[in-house]
Amino acid sequence: MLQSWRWFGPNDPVSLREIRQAGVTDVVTSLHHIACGEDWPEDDIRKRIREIEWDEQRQQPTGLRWGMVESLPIHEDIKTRSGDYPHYIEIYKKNVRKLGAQGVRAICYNFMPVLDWARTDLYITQADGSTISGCNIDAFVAFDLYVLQRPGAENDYAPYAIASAKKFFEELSPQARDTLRDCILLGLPGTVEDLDPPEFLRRLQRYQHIDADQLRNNLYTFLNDIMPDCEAAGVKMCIHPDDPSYPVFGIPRILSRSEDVEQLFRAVPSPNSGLTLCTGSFGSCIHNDPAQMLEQFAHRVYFVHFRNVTHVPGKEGSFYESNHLFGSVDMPRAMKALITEEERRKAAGITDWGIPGRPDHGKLMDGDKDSGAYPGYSRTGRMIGLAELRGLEVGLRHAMGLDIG
Ligand code: DNO
Repeated sequence: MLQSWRWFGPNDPVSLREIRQAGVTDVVTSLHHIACGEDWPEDDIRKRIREIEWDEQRQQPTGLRWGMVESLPIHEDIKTRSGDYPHYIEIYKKNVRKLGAQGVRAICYNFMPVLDWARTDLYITQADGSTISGCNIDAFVAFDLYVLQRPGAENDYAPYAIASAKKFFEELSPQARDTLRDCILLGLPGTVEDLDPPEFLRRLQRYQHIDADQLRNNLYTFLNDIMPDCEAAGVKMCIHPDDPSYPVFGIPRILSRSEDVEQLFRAVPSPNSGLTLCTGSFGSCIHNDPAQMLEQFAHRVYFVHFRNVTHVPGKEGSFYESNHLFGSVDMPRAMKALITEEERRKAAGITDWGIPGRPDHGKLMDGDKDSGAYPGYSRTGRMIGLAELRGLEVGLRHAMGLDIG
């Protein structure tokens, strides 16, 4: 595993020096100051690479590199294949070519309508006082029915789900209702801007006549269109799964299950179109086995987000993010799949055989509470995650008779 870490740029409370000191080699970042759909100036890319890779003070390499962009977001016009989508596709191609020319090897993106990842609670307090995030299915349904009041929403849920959501909502204080609204609509790191319910509804409306099949086609057409540029630039696209990996707010879901990945790879055969295997996002669907999915799709996995979830018994769709190694995801099996694939690539003579993996999210511990860390992107919690994953990797490699170098 190439030890990776998501860094949000110079304003990130975690410094590049600390990241390096934690053992990271591969920084994952984006040009967060540039709006979705805009051109990435070459100078900005160059500057970001230098910031990451060159230690000005000591005049020597930092030992870090920027090979993975997370994310280069896809404009809604491309997802809906309406409006000015040809223009945005051209810009996307241009950005891919520029990134490739400067040594970036892969781009993580998603094709989720309107929202990126969504949670109903970002600060669930655990017994030890640290906080984690999670999803409560009643809260999702209640938000949709009573806060958003999305027309026709009641047709998307079973009567028992509506009854349960109603009871949940009635028991929420006005303040808790506001917190729920903000949690879903205030842009999470690296995602979209803050929205209010009318604006969110307006954006959802664009998808009124786009079902899952149409959205899939829009994704496949877009990818097949940009593949020649990706191939020429040596850049691999790795799609991030739907998070959570089940339908919310009537939004079509197209990358939640193994069948979705199979269909994508059939429709876009270029090896430059691959997957970000996010164990937590796939794991949010109780019917998925993310470790098995990593084994199954290993050939086209170019990036791994290691995160665990624990499902709430009897409440399908409700889960919280648990310790990286313990939860519903079989993390040893997932890590073994990554190691096995790296060894396969090495044996096949592929020079770039390392697969970047990052501790995705981490609990927020006392010392970090006022650090300004983005939800999920804590310093200490993620460092514990990275250390545990590294230990797991070394232990497994040793047990598999492989060198642990
Ligand atoms: C959440 C992240 C996602 C991811 C995007 C990629 O923590 O994993 O926001 O970066 O979906 O486009």
